[in-house]
Amino acid sequence: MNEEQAFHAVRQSLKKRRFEHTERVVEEAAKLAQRFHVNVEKVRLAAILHDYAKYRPIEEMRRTIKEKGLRTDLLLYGDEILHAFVGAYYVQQELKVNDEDVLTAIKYHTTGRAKMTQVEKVVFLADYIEPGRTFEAVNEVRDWAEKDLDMACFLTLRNTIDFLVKKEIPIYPDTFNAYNDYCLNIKRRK
Ligand code: DGI
Ligand code: FE
Ligand code: FE
Repeated sequence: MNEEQAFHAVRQSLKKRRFEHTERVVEEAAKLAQRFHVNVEKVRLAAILHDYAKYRPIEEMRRTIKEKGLRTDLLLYGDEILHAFVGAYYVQQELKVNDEDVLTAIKYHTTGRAKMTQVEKVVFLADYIEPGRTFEAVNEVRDWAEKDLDMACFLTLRNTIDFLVKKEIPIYPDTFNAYNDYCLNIKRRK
C-alpha cells in the first residue's frame, strides 16, 4: 500500500473534517519523525491510516472484537478507544498492510502503551499536538515536542488521564501503563 492508495482509502471512509485532521497529523508526524530520527515512511503511512475506523458503526466494531477474538476488555471501556484497536485490524484485513510498526502505531494511537516503539510515539504525539487542537494544555506539550519526544508523550498521557478523570470516563489500563512507564523512566533520567 503506497501513500496515494492509503489517502484514497481514508478519503472514502472519513468525513471532510476528519480527513483534514488526518492531513495535519501526517504533516506533524513527518516533522517529528525527522526531528527524532524515526522512519518517516512508516510514520507517514501510520498517520494517514490512524483514524481509518473512526466512523465505523460501534456495533460493528464490538462484533468484530467478539468474533475475531481481539482483546475483549476493550468492550468494558468507552467506545472512543475501539477505532484504534479495531482500525489496526481492518487496515490489515482490508488494506493488506502487514508492517507491524505501522499496525501497532495505529492500534495504540489513542491509549498509548508501556514500552512504545518510536513510530508509535510519533503518531501518538502528532495526533495530540496537530495544529487543529486548540485547548490550552496542548501548548506545553508542543514546546517539549521541539526537543524531547518522551517528555512530550508523558505530558500527553498526563493531560489525557487528567481530562478523562475530570469527565469521569473509565481509563483503559494501557493508558495508565504508558503513563507509569514514562513517569518512571523520565524520573530515572533526571
Ligand atoms: O481519534 P481522535 O479524535 O483524533 O483522537 P484519539 O484517537 O486520541 O481519541 C481521543 C478520544 O479518546 C478522546 O475522547 C479521549 C478518548 N480516550 C483516550 N484515552 C482513553 C480514552 N477513552 C477511554 N475510555 N479510555 C482511555 O484510556
Ligand atoms: Fe483516533
Ligand atoms: Fe486522530
